[in-house]
Amino acid sequence: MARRLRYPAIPSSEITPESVYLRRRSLLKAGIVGASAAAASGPAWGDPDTGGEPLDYQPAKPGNPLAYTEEALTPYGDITRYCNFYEFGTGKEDPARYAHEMTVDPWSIEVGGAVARPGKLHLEDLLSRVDLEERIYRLRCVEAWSMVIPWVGFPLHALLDRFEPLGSARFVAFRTLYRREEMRGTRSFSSIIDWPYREGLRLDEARHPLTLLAVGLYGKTLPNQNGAPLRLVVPWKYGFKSIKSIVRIDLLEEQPATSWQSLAPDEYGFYANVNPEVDHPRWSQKFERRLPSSFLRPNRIPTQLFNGYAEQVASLYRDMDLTRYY
Ligand SMILES: Nc1nc2c(c(=O)[nH]1)N[C@H]1C(S)=C(S)[C@@H](COP(=O)(O)O)O[C@H]1N2
Ligand SMILES: [Mo]
Repeated sequence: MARRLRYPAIPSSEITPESVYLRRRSLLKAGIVGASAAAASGPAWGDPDTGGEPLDYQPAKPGNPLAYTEEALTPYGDITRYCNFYEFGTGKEDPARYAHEMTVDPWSIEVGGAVARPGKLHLEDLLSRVDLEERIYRLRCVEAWSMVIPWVGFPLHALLDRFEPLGSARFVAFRTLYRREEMRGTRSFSSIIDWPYREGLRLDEARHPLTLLAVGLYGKTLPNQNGAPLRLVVPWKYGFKSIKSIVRIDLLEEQPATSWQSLAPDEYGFYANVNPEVDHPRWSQKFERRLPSSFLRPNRIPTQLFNGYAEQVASLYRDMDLTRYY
């Protein structure tokens, strides 16, 4: 039985020692503390009392191909310090430094376009109606680094179904929050993106059971730098498809323009499926650097087709030339 989420009603500014205790208890309950993978990484995943609020969720079970990998988890500190979130700057550590300037409470998501019941949903309403589960996924950035992240979330289709997509809908478009005063990267001279950050999926990709809306990682709500309070995770695609801090979703008949494709269409495609055989014009995609990685221990591993999820997703692209639709 999946447990229900209790979304924290307390703003982080009012956190008391009581919540520190509750957090620890909920991690124990969720089987995170003391679970073999987490225990093996020891103190490396950082102080469990920093970051988000505890979530109630169904832990990932070994043997579940939709949710589990035997690979070592990337420590919490690496996941939360080494980020791409250009709204806060292009440096890998900029999001960890500046994303706290973004207000994430209250938050709502608007869903429109080709749906029978368009509308706006407050995050608490949404979360009170979904069952949260843990999904341990590989994340492969187009820049050839990767991580293994224990997300907490729910399948995107659970949200889409509530708005009743029309038969004519074939694509889904997503938008990130755009608030200049809270996002210093969007105010920067060197900012190259036409904000807000936009992404898209084909409807069948969006409805695939692997496609997740994440609200947490390592058992706690997402740190802002990782896309709080709600971000997409599409594990068989390059990381830039996994759009953060979503405020709007539209169902469409035509393929939407996306941020990276608009910026450099020769380098970043709409599909962006992880594929070691299709190189980026400026570098090979055959290998990746699995974090944590260092000069002395580069931790270089071969990249897998569809990031290792071919068995689950290859059928979505049966008749497509993956070199052309990169
Ligand atoms: N809004 C927004 N979403 C984004 C990005 C971004 O710059 N802005 N970067 C993307 C890229 S390139 C990657 S690799 C992943 C990184 O997610 P992480 O920082 O949580 O590991 O987020 C993606 N989602
Ligand atoms: Mo990326």
